[in-house]
Amino acid sequence: MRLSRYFLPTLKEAPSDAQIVSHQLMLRAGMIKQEAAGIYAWLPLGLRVLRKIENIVREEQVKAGAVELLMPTLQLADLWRESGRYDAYGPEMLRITDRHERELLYGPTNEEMVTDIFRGFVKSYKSLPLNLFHIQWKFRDERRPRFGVMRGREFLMKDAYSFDLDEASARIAYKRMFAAYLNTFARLGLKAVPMRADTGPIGGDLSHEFIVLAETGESEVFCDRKLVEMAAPGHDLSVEQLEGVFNERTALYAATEEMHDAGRFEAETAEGDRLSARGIEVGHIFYFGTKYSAPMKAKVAGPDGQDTEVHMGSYGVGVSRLMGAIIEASHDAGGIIWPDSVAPFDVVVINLRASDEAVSAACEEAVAKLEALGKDVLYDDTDERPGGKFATADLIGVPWQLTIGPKGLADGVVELKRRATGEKQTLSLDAALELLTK
Ligand code: 5CA
Repeated sequence: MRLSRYFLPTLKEAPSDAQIVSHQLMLRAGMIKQEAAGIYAWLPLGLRVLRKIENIVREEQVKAGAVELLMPTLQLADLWRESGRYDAYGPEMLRITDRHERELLYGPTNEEMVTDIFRGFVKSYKSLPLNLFHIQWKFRDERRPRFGVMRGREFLMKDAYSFDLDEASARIAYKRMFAAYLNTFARLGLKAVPMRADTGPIGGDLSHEFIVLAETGESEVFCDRKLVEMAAPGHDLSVEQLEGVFNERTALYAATEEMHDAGRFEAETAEGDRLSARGIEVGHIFYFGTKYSAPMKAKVAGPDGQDTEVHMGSYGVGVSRLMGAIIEASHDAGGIIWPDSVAPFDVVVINLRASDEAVSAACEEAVAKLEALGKDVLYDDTDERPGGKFATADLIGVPWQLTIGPKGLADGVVELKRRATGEKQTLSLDAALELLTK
């Protein structure tokens, strides 16, 4: 991608109403534009990162056995009357009337709709367990939309819904998602800690939030320090292994503010391991049994031929919020430092003198070779001065910067910089390409 042909509207200064660093950097790096309070347009650079995050979330859901579908953003109010949540949800729900005076709403979540789909087709326990997910825009008319995409009104969520014949198997489905979330956040370069949580309007008796520790987090959290450094559990776990992963983590104290018990924290956690911090909720999982299947009559025939209500759970990831969380966790004074897995481009090739034909030819050769090796390349072919180019490259956080200029070219060398460490090396183009594709 040639920068001269791209759309990257960077800003020198962040607007003064952007209070936290991720919001400031997303605006400065030309990733989003606010259209209304809590409603954003995703500009090309922001969209690239959003898609990468979304794909990692999707891959880990599929690996955990969930099946993707896509439900609409608009839902019938009558469906929500069946569960009793139409009146219970309150002013956060955006209610809409169509030309036939039919009441609709912009979905804040999808328990009712997925239960309706399930009951329409699934009749036997033989189709269970089943886990259906989608990645779709949600709307919640938050009282205080703030911090950019972190607390938006329109936001992208991955929501999965599990269906099981009984409570025991539903709890296994819950633990499978619990492990999938640990794998997902690790691939996104984040340390996310599962914490006992309140169930709020979703309901149920078993719930964990996945929290990324960050000074700018909205909630106060308390946990055993050891949880922060635990490695991701990996894939294809047996039920015994899933139990192990779940028990090992939930044995250590970790709770959000609403669930915090200072006495228990002190009794269960050695003083040196007690961590109280602020955190960003990037995921939230719930087991709620028959809360929706009972009023909505989502039943299957069991092995004995008797109809029984299915046991359900729901599992949310804040896909757009994750972008803010990743930036909060990974930036410096110069800008964003993307983890390789979600970077908008793998490499930026910086042409130090675009008016020089030999330099441009060398840059184009580098870009072509990198693209042939499957790399996503941003080519800064503009005639901006070098200082400005380096500042932009640092700001947008691409993991590698490959700089080619007239002096180096005369000596047969280029400069390769790793954004995260600032480490620079001067080497031949071939050696640089080899390093980049290792
Ligand atoms: N139905 C359940 C699980 S699918 C549910 O809606 N859970 S939730 O309310 O906790 O939302 C899931 C995730 O969406 C949260 O963990 C959070 O990361 C993200 N999220 C929630 N509200 C917002 C918001 N206003 N802006 C951005 N992300 C949000």
